[in-house]
Amino acid sequence: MTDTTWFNADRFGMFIHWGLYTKPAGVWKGKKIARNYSEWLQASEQIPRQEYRRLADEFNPSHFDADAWISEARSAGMRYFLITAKHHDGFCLWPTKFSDYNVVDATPFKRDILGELATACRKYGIKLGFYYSHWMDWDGTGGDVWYDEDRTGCEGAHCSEYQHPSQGEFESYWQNKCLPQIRELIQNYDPRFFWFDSWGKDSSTYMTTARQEELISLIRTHSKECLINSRINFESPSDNCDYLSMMDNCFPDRTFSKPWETSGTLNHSWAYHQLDFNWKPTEQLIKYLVGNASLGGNYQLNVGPMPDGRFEAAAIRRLREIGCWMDVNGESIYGTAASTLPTQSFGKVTMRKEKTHTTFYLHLWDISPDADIFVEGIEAKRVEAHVLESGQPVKTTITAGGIRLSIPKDIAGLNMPVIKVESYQSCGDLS
Ligand code: H79
Repeated sequence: MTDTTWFNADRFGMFIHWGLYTKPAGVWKGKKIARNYSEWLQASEQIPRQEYRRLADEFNPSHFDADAWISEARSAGMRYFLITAKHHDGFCLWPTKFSDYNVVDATPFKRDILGELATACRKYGIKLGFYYSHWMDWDGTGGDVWYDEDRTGCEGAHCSEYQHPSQGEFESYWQNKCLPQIRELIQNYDPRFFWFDSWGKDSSTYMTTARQEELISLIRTHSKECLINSRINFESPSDNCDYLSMMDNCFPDRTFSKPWETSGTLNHSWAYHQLDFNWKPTEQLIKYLVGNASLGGNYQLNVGPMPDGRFEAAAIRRLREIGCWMDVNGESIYGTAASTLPTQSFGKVTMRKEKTHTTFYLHLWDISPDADIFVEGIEAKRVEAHVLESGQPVKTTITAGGIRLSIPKDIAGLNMPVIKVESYQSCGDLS
């Protein structure tokens, strides 16, 4: 198994969905598309392949700046980054030798987007990973497709171009596109992880145990450190995966025996959608991050950049607000472990075992300042507590079954304050 230490410690990453579907942005022939994910355009509207492919002629994001994206991720407190190298439509954001349906060969833009991002990631010390749609590929090379018999698209019917491939057709796609491209991505860009996407029983038809193991062993052969997620087959992932991916936007209420993450959206759609105004408030996004951290999990927050290559103002605002919170409270997130305390009524807890003591970070979500809170389960001979952001001391009382804290009224207006509690098993002086 590959070393996952960095992944656990980093906790917070940026996910990017960007591709040919970005320009239509959820609207096709003047109408909002039926499915609310703009990256599902081709399947949602059952667009014939040749027609969809023409979107490549218009892909020309004049303001794309890899440095700007990665520095935005960095200042949001994110420590790793992943992007749709290839989403379900089959279009590739790098100059692959195994398909001419790629950004350099098929668009006027002609720049190696993944290469530019890899350079920026090195500059900012951000780990790079790739989303790669391994099971679905709607470009007709043998990957699986999606259709709904009840839906009308393709001028009144489900488009006859979209039929599930035979095992032979899938195998041809697997050997001639999927596996060679994974090897090529490793050789060109040396990613630290892959994020494969599957769900439901259709994926199990194609992601057999043999194919899962073949893909994993190819990655292991070419990289010593590349991590692999469990959605290689959501229903029955191989034990040889390195980390678990939850279903999209699903935040569990339990811990797991492997490192794990939730990937979630800022609004509803993953890729930019011009009619999606369903933005989550920053406080909610921070709660997702903290909630997962309190259970030992990561959070991968998605941005769908606009057709010109920039992030929307609403996305930037949220990233920067999270970044400000992380600037003062990041210590309570990075390198922490799941709380071993019982569930607490005031919010969530992360912790870190130090040489001489244990540190608990209390994330106060639901308190009235100037009140006492009781932290159940901290057993200590001596505790020291302060507001993490300001250093303001917090008065503590050790009682049976836990400790009592008097929350200073000064933190009344603070957005999601964190109290740092250091708990010692002996009465000696701090040293
Ligand atoms: O890449 C993003 C999504 O495009 C992809 N995973 C994230 C990271 C994803 N799309 N769908 N799903 C995962 C699972 C749900 C699938 C379905 Fe449906 C629900 C298929 C049919 C109903 C959504 C609505 C997709 C098509 C229609």
